[in-house]
Amino acid sequence: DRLPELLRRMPKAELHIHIEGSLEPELIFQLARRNGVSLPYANVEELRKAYAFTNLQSFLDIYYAGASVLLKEQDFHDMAWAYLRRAQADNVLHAEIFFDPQTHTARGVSMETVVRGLHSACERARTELGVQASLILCFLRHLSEADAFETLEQALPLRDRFIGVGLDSSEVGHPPEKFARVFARCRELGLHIVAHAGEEGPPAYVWQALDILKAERIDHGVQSPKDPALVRRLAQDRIPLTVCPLSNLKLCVFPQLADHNLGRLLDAGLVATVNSDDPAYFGGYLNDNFIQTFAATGLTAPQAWQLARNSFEASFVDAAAKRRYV
Ligand code: ES4
Ligand code: ZN
Repeated sequence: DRLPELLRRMPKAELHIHIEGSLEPELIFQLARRNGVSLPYANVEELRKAYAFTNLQSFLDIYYAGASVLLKEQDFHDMAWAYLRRAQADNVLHAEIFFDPQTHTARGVSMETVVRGLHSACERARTELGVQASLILCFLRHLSEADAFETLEQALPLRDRFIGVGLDSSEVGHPPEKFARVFARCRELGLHIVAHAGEEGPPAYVWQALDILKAERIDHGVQSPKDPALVRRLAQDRIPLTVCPLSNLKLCVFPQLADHNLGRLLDAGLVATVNSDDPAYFGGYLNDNFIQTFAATGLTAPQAWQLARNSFEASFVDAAAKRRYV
């Protein structure tokens, strides 16, 4: 069977990757030692054993703890560089990378340290790896709108180093409407808009992300088929969904990979894409997501090409570059 070979070799874009979720246990311990940070785990094996999640929140608790070793600009650079090398190995030509500044500014790390470290790795990837990468700043939805506004304020001097904003963290109980005003301001600033919605939360949150935040893409969105009118809207407006199959498996959104609805989303005519979300925590980078999902659900080569095309269509590269990719 040549399908895994095709999936590995296809040129693709990755549009849903949290850079803090690419921090491998080995790098967590290396940075902890380098920075004199103590961890509540004795070694890499013990930390990995804690990676047994039951839902989104059980993952987020460990993910924020792992990020506590990031202090210096070099740490952010090293983390992003490790991901970008891994992305190149998966034939990723273009990556749009989420980062969570509030996780760091709350610990006294400056916005400038975070953004400069990540951005210099993106620049280096273009010249040394031939991988094009951009940054998307995510607001943590479990924090207040005022906190998000303050974060936006801190990021504005670095406006040219990120292309858009997103919304992530604990979904249920924190609907998109909570951030209506801060996203309105981001639109005025000409930033691209995306939002996590319909990962664990209801279709109503996807509607809000579209109608209130004016999201150009929906991150996850796998709960959308619960509302047929929503599926029609997503199809009509060609709103992409950045789907993350191994994430959904590890966070128990679907009981088994074979139950994943990626194939049904494609059959409904949606611009679905495959992404890794938090690859260091969910057991695989982009090609692992493709290969395992295709094996479990019986998707075929034409759907592989469709997903690769979708990833470039859904990206924020300019129209001329898009035509070259698609
Ligand atoms: C996340 Cl899987 C997921 N969902 C929501 N927020 C996140 N932040 C990092 N990974
Ligand atoms: Zn995510």
